[in-house]
Amino acid sequence: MEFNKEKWKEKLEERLLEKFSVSLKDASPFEVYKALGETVMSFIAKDWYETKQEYSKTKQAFYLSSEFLMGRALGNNLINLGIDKEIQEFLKELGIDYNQIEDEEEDAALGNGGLGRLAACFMDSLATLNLPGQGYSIRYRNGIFNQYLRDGYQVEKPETWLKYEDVWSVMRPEDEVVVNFGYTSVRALPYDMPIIGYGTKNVNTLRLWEAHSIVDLDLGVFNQQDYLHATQDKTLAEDISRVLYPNDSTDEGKKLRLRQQYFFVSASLQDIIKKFKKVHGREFSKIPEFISIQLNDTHPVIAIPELMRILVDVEGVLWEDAWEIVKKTFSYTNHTILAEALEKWWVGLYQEVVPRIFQITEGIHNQFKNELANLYPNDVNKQNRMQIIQGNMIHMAWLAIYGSHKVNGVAELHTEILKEHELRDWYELYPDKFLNKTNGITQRRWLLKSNPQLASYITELIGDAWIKDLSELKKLEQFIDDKKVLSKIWDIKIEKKKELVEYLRETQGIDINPNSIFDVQVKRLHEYKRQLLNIFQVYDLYQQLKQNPNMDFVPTTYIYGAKAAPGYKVAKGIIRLINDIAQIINGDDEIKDRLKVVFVENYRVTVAEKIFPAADISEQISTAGKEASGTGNMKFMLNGAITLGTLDGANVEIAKEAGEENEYIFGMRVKDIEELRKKGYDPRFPYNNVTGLKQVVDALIDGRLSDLGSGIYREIHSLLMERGDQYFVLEDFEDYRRKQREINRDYKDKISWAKKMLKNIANAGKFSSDRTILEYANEIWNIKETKIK
Ligand code: Z15
Repeated sequence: MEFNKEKWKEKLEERLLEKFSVSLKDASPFEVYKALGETVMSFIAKDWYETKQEYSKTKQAFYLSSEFLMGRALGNNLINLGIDKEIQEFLKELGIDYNQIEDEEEDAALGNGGLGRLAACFMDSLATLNLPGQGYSIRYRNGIFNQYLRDGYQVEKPETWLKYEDVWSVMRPEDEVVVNFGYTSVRALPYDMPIIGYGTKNVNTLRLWEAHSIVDLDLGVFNQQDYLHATQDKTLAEDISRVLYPNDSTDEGKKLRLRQQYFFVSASLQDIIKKFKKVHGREFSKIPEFISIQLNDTHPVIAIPELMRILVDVEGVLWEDAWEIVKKTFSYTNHTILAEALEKWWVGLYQEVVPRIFQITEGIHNQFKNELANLYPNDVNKQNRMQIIQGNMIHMAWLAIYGSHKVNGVAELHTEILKEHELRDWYELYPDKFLNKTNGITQRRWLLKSNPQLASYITELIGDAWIKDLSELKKLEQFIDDKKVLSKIWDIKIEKKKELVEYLRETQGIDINPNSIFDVQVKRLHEYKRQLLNIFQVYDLYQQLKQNPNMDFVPTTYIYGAKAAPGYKVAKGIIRLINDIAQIINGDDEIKDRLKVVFVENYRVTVAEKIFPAADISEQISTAGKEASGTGNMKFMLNGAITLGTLDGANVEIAKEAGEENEYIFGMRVKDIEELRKKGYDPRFPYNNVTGLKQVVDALIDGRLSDLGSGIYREIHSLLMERGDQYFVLEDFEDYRRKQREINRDYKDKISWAKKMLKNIANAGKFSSDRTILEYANEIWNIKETKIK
């Protein structure tokens, strides 16, 4: 977009006066933020409208996801419009600090972790690539909770991003629809957010549904008695879009969650079909030619029976014809093999919430049951394993695979595990349905926005084509022996570390040595991600430094950021443990600046933007086979951090792209774990034989550490020592510690370290979500670039 300073000034002043009756020079940061946001909205309005018009004529992909972890929009929008520098300059001339304006915005935190952030990166890539793709979800009034620490324990407070309204959402009452549940109906009111592509005029849409009571409409006609019922009903309806369920990778199985899912899925499908009919009338057989719907995990899978309902019950299409349409329209992404994440609904609950959808689901189930009986007449076990309804549970993943034409995993290793193990029966039945789509991240937010220093330097070296084509970064390899380049990327890293140090000093009052190694693990807290292994190594290191004060050692800062699901006791115990150990180490005068442990409170997208650029080491240490992909690993790599990781998820591909010699790979592989499981794993073996490990594990229960009486350390101890250490923390400890020491030695050689950094940056091209989205567009959705003029 062209920047015309006079025009912006005029518009901004006009907004401030009309909305707040204030002049530009007297406006508060909040007022400037709002006016700036509204001005952006007014400038993109025409392009947004035209994008919608163009897309309505062609095939579109719809991304149904219960989560979109968007973060802030202002900075990103200005960058994608290509006017960020100009706006900053212009505000500076007026004596306004842009950073202060940016800080007025709350994160749109409508997601838990990787799955929700992936959806957000996909939105950015779709718009940038001019692809007709739209997101659908829920407009949660409260996003992921804000995390505070009290005595080293996590406490949750409600997040309230809509408290002062949101400048980026536009209410669309003309597109309101009614969603029918068993006993009641609710209104679904859509709000649209523009998704501005980088360096293009296309503006895509993320549509979020808000729940309202149908009785709002004529509340006035009720008498006293009904008035109370009516307000109760209003609360019940509005509860549906009240709050995001704060679990990542666990199935809650709650009634309200099912209501949320059906609410946004039904509203979205009604919307999609309504728009289809406007253009194509009742030619429903054409649906797969114009509509492709991606199911992001099992959360929106109820869309399959819902589309059947719309076609069969509402539009009078024959069941058989409707089923063909459904299969060609849907595709499903699996994001996990963890059993506790695969959604299963209790029949009784499902039937109560969505009785008609239950009947249709049963119809689908019976149809498939007959197919199975014909396919495998001599294998009743297999027939039973694959049933959609088993006993009194409905298996949403099975429904998804049966009702989709494509099923994908999110990294090569993950897809192979699905095909060989978890979904083996299904892969044998439908080999052509399965494919891999390795995840990606948008380089616009995760390099251009979060690390402008590195971004400009890269542009200085190889031009700016990488912003739209990340494979361009490969050209950086020509500088691998260029001392000047190597020392510059090192200096930029130090600069970003200093910025993070400053942020942590301001927000948490911690002092960190910017010349120490920043070893970072930021992600949701989960046993399989093994933050416990990380902190065990730190505690062991602390013992070593105490015994051996003259040890040759580069000062290291261990940085953690993680939210635990509020009901996940063990995860909360691990947060306390990290903070407990942090307090001991940071308070030890003998250790001073050599070792520090920092737990970053309330880790979220906006904080992530400060952390990734400042990291030296990227901790990706999940038990092999458990992390489907990971996407934080890619953000670290792009910013020149070296991976310390297991061969799990996309780490495998990261090591392959950058060369395994440029990462620190340790621990058991998937096949080692299979073998050890078969042989029988006894955690007492490493406990008794690995030097120092006993000391660390015993600290949980011998009084050196304190859980303040909650008993959670004993529980963690028992999970390790008595309940089989499911995640092989003790088994992998020794190899992990060895790599940690290697890192500490290697870091001293600045040149060879910077070479590793450069190798990682130069080979991060594969991990752009642009590449991922192009693969979805070409191999699953069959949608084409539709650029507006
Ligand atoms: C979630 O964030 C992920 C998987 C899930 O099944 C749920 Cl419910 C939430 C994550 C994976 O754990 C992570 O490995 C992956 O990178 C991410 O989804 C995006 O695919």
